[in-house]
Amino acid sequence: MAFLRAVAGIVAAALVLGVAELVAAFAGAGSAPAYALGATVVDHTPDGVREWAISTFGTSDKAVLFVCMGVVAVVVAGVAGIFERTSRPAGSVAFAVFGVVAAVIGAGRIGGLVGALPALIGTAAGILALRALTRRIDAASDPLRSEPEADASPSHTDGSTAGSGRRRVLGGIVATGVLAIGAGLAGRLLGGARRDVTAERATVELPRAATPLPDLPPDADLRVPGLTSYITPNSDFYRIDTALIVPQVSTDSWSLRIHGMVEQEITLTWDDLLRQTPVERVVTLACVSNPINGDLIGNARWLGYRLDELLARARPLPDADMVLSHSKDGWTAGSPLSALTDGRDAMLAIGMNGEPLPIQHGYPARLVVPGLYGYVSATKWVTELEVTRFDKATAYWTRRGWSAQGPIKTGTRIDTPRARGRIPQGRTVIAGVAWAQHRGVTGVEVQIDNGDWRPARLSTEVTIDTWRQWTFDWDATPGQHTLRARTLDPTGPQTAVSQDVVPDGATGYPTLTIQVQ
Ligand SMILES: Nc1nc2c(c(=O)[nH]1)N[C@H]1C(S)=C(S)[C@@H](COP(=O)(O)O)O[C@H]1N2
Ligand SMILES: [Mo]
Repeated sequence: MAFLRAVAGIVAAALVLGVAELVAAFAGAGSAPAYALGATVVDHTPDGVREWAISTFGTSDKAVLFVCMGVVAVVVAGVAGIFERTSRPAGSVAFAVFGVVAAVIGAGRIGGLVGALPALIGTAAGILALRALTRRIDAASDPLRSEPEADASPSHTDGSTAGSGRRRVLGGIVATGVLAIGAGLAGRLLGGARRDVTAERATVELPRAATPLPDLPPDADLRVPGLTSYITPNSDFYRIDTALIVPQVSTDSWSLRIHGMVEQEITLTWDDLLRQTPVERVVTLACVSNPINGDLIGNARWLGYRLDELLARARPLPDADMVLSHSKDGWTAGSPLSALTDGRDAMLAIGMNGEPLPIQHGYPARLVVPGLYGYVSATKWVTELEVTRFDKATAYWTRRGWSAQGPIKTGTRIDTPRARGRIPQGRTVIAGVAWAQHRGVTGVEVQIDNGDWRPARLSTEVTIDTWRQWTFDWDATPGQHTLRARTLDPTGPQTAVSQDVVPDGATGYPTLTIQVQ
């Protein structure tokens, strides 16, 4: 019977989540316990663990988080079921404790008591189910010597035999499971339909840039097999954010408030934006968590409005030095005011590679700032620019141990040959991408087996804000070889010192070992 008790605990817990999901469709997306707890875990994950998760699982880190939470939930619910008795509701008490914690977190995330409802109503349903199933199990487990409470229960007064008692238990479990799944799916559909902006996004017509971006020079993309394309397609663009539910922000509800240390607070609506003329620029975005040779970097054509012009309308005060940008989901980035107003192409972007921003990449509007890592600049689903000072305000990741300043470090990645690969001897093309945003890549050098550094051939520079491809012809001889690459910018070669991604980005040369046959 221990097994059935565990299963009863698990289906009762599923009912908690299913009913909570249904209630959350009305109470607000962030309040469903699975998301509220997951988001809380994300916000409080120690840096080391976060780094390890991103470098190990890359952009599937959220899926891994949910799977881990699921495994923990199944184990805890199973144990709660095993210890629950009609006369001793130990499992129900565990459910109640979970419910209260999840309710408090849910209320906090929504910023109101309605946020507690999904967890409270879900937990109540789960406890009722667990009690009912346990009465049936107690009755069936020993019909002759069952506990007094079980005798008094309706499930026992019908004088069931052990066989029909078991059937009643299984029936109850199946019914609870079906209810849980039904409630969960209904919640998803209702909540999703109310929030999803996919259909709206498909109808958005992007305004035209003042001067359309000229065609790329023919040698901007060398089209070498195995080499990353110059422009990263939206579907391949890395995604990094703390959002467990992608914020669904409609253009109607969106606005951008510029406030704080300004002479004139202003609020821009979507229609205000469309009345102005955007610019289009190619900018290479990079994540501070990108390890050496990692792929948390991408290059896109962004359509947007110059931040220097938008900020000028609010007239920042002379002693302000930071813009704290806020997102719809409460995330923040702190950018130097100077980087947004020094003439570089910092923008409020609404388009990515000729389309409205993909929802995951910040629809309807986000920031893009050449030369700064995403965590200090690239706020997606952006709703506020708060003009302030570095000694007054602290952004999301800075509070968690990352540097307040995040200029992108000069670097490169070897795309081909693949690390630890085997290649035939003879002429081999080594190729990769190199970046030094807002300084410009002036050269790339390759080193084979601790030999001399020799120059690679570079693709045509499009702007100093984007990466460049490079290739290097090598006559590969049999044996094991070590390949290294480094980028040069106007200050010289990138540093050889290896440093981890915390607190302000990795440094060191990408190095790979390959076997030549
Ligand atoms: N709202 C919000 N915006 C965010 C983040 C976030 O967690 N929430 N992460 C930032 C980080 S760390 C990076 S590297 C970039 C990544 O942008 P992408 O997902 O479009 O590639 O978004 C930035 N903008
Ligand atoms: Mo990032």
